[in-house]
Amino acid sequence: MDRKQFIQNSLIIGGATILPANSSLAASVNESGIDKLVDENGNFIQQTLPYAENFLEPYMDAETMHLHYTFHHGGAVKGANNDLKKVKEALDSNNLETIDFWTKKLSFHFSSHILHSIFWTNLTNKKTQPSGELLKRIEKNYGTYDKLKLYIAATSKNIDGNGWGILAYQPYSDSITLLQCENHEKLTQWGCIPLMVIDVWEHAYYLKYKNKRTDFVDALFNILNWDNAALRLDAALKLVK
Ligand code: MN3
Repeated sequence: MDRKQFIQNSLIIGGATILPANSSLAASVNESGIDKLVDENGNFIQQTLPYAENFLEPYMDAETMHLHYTFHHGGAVKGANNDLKKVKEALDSNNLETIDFWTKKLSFHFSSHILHSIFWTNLTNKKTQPSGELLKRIEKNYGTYDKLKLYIAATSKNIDGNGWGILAYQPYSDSITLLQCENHEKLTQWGCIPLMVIDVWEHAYYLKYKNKRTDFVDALFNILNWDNAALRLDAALKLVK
């Protein structure tokens, strides 16, 4: 079994209860094990959800999942394609008056596309734990998984406005790091490769949890897919070698 097959098979096993053999999730990573977010022409594409919309009930309700995937993530993909088109048009027509606007928009929408694509695969309907190299790195950088959980929860719950808690591999320091991202693109460390992302935009929880973001983040710990995060770390380490 080569590496690509291994990653694809592992992803299938991770969601085996609902995925058919020709899983869309397996098709959603490239040979390096990273998410396929563009087609061969460079247009942004949204992969199908790796499970049914009610798969994460009761922690994430089907209606929220439907609206979130279709209109919030889907809208970001449409937006990113439009932004890229506008940047190209501005360059082609030698009219740079609005190019800074579209460049910022592209950063916002494409970052949203990246994070949402990872987010869906970071969730599953059973309890998982960090393992392998990921667990080793967590213990090296944070002491214990329990300490990291407290850190992830505090970081995600306390984001000013809309944003994401992001556990990432930082190649420049060869370490696991945590980001408190505002919107989709602010407060990063350059080079970080996301492993586990937590969407705390109001659209992610307001129907079911109302204003209680804290309850939503606590509930998410029941469905975080640490097997997927472990695969992502293995792929990231291969990429930067
Ligand atoms: Mn969202």
